Amino acid sequence: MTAAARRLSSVPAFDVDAIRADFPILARQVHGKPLVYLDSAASAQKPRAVIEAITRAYTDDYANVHRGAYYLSETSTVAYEAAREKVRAFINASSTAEIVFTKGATEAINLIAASYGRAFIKAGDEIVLTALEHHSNIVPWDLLRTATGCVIRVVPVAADGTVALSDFAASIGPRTKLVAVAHVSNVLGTILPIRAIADLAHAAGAKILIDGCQGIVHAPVDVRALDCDFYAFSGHKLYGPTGIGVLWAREALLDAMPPYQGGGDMIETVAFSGCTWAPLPAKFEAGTPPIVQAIGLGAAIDYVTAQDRDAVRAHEERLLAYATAQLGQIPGLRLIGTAPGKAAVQSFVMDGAHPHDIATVLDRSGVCVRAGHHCAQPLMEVMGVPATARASFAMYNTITEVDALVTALIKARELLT
Ligand code: 7TS
Repeated sequence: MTAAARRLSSVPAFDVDAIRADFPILARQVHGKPLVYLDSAASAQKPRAVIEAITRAYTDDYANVHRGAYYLSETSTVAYEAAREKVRAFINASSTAEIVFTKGATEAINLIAASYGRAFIKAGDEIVLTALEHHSNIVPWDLLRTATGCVIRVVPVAADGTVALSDFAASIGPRTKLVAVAHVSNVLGTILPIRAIADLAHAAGAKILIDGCQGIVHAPVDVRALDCDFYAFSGHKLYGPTGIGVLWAREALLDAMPPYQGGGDMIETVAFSGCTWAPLPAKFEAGTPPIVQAIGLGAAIDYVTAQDRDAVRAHEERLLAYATAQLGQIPGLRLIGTAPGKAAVQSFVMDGAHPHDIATVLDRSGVCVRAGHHCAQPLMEVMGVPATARASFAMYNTITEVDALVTALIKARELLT
């Protein structure tokens, strides 16, 4: 067997057309052009299985959960709790008590900052972040700093987008209480060495929170193998609905944490003299939860796990490698984020053209890319740019779409520079 044939036979088969057929929106046109959706890092499109699960839940099985003694409330509760079990299995958590549904990753991280942070992080304690964090993993800690007088330390990011383990080692010390890092950068695609960072955090007696918004999509996540303490993600980037996210935390931590919000469903007893809390995870799910959104997330997890995930990953890596090579040939275009082994997210800037103008011109060709600071202003400063344009790839994207991006960019360059 030749080396090329060996390489081909080791690439798992992947039928992108069959995948595309599962996503109704991909058949539509915008501005009279086929839709080329390259913004899945912001939010992924939804497969029919998710859309139908949501419709079915509202059409056939809808009622509030955890309260009614009647049939529909029971079936609704069973479906909501079945979604929790799907999440548990998906991330290999030990118990559904550790799966808290939130409205998204942002709320999950705010929950940790407000509950764990206010209870266990004091003036002078240190929180270690990296310079590539999304604002969702910066601002809650800034709020906590204002409230408590804790200190934020920032691990630097190199020009290619890598974050050195030695820099984590230098930033983590005896005062560190929490290390809070992205699993995968939404701007650069850099994949952080989570297990090694967790080992450093634990050796210092600190906890580690992973912002898994992009990481959960990129590859299978096993929270026990990663040995993290908190893992947060949003459903809508994982081909699920908006309005649903997950906070996973070790049961002992959730047990020790005070409630984040008060209201219905999270109590055991209520009296004006004082209240007691429901067992986990209800203690952290005040009010009517996002019932149908959770069911939709469960359907998304079913959809993702039904795929050959190695094949999906290989497909996305192929798209990224091809895009990197093609974009690199456009004069005046500079790639931002070239860390080895990165995920399929590619930011870039073009001499003489603002990223927003690039995105607007691309849109006329049906090509959707994101432009701006991507909620990562500190990272923009590190990279020395006010903003970037970003193409992000999902399982349903094709090499032809990369070609459409490149053609549209060449046109944009002619128009704008
Ligand atoms: N963390 C990371 C790494 C993200 O990429 C995002 C969203 C969030 C947190 C916040 O997620 P939310 O669902 O709670 O809003 N990232 C992006 C993006 O890159 N473009 O739009 C949203």
